Amino acid sequence: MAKAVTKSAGKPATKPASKPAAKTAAKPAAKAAAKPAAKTAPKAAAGKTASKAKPAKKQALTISMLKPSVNNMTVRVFARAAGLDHAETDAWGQTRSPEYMARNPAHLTPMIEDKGLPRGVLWESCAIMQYLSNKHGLEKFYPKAPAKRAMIDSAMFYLIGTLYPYVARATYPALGFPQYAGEVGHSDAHPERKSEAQKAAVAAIAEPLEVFHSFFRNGKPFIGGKNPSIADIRLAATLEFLAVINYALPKWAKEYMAAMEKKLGKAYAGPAGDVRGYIAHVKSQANA
Ligand SMILES: N[C@@H](CCC(=O)N[C@@H](CS)C(=O)NCC(=O)O)C(=O)O
Repeated sequence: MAKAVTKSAGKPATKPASKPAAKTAAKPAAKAAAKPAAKTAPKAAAGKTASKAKPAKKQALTISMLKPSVNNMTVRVFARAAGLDHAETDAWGQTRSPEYMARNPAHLTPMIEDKGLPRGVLWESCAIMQYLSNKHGLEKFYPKAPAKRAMIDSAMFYLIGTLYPYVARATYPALGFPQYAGEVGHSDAHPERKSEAQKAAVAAIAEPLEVFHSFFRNGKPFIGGKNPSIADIRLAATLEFLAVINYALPKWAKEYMAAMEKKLGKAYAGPAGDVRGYIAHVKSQANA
């Protein structure tokens, strides 16, 4: 498995970073969201810890990411599970800076920088996983056979186009993330209207969720079959957000997420820990 080297803003993931990212190595996963990043090198999926004294080797692949985000968790899990040597830069508070926007006018994370990309960078979690799978011949995660590949693509497009907007409308108010322009949640509508809209989104999640189960998994452990595919990484990461609203996941989904974590081990648990740490923080603030 690959080592992930994290350059962080040196602040806890739970607060916006106002300073430019400093070149400190951050602790990965579980405790990172709750604690300020320590100046120790991260324990990567491989379980190896880079020496504190040695400067991190320049990685060919870098990922700009936000620790509390499941869009980012997706690519962070994938890079670890695929064993890709890479470095992570914590972009908290930086995505709208002139430097970032000059490279990425969409101001989005995850974003990779990789030699050979026509514009030097690539965003959109699914496109990143597709590109890296193609580049490194990772058929295990993204089969080459057209029909099999089409199912993975279909599951990912369905997630981004249908399930994720429901999840965002249902969870972003609780997560404290900005809503999308044009949505009730974004407007100055009465709080009751916003609450109704959020409840409608929560109610709408069940249908696409069942589609992933009955159609895409179709009796198999994962959408990818016996092993998780990039569509599975995208789905499991997305479902992590539902914990913030205590969404009652169906039994199959709980088992599926546990199976993903078991199969991918630290590659999953590390980035998931950041998301879970943020959710725990948000919940503790709400209950305070
Ligand atoms: N569909 C995109 C969504 C990416 C996205 O929404 N990224 C958010 C974090 S969850 C972001 O970077 N926002 C920062 C900004 O807009 O300035 C993906 O899957 O990568």
